Amino acid sequence: MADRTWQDTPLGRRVKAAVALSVAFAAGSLALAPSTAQADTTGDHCAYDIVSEELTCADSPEAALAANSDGLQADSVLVRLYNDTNYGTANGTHTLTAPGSYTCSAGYSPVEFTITRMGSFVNKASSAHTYRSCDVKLFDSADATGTSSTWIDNLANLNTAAGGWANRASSYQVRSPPPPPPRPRPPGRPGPLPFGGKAKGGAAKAAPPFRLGYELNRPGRSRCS
Ligand SMILES: [Ca+2]
Ligand SMILES: [Ca+2]
Repeated sequence: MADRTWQDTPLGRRVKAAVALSVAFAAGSLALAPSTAQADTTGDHCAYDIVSEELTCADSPEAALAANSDGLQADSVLVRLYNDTNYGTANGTHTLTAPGSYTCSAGYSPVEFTITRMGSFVNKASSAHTYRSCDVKLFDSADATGTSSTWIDNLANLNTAAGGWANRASSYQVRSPPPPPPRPRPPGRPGPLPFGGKAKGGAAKAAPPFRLGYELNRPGRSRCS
């Protein structure tokens, strides 16, 4: 089962609102676009939908995505884990999706999603690729417990992550990397002066003239011409 706590966060409400909107938008065409989602956990390639919490498996990453989609709107791939190194798909993948167009947001740091349902992919990931401003952190044990990796953007061989992370991940978390902290000002360089501020050893700096309406109020020119 997925960690449900995320659904109670602002993020959860954001995703639910997006889903409600897409369903409402497509409601009129449901008869023409029947759902193709089939719960299936056989196959080496599985897609997990963060909202429906369905883990759907098939014989290729693309087929798993197609089977997992509600058939109304393309899903967003946020994370893909590969059984092989170098993003090889020969021996299975695990893909995290969100409905519609979704992008991880730094506003939801430190953690945007916690994924605890990896099915048969537990202890298989050997490379990882993230998309849509998401990063991933791997956990050795279920339910985001045990030793964890650093936050990973893309890594062709998880064994090169500190601690060695190939064939270890049993659950994972997702977030957008936080923005970098502001760079410290180089020593000796003063900051900007406020209006009327006085430069070191100089005269007070005059505020710029107020020019709004200057053209309209010029003598000899009517405002109503
Ligand atoms: Ca592997
Ligand atoms: Ca593990």
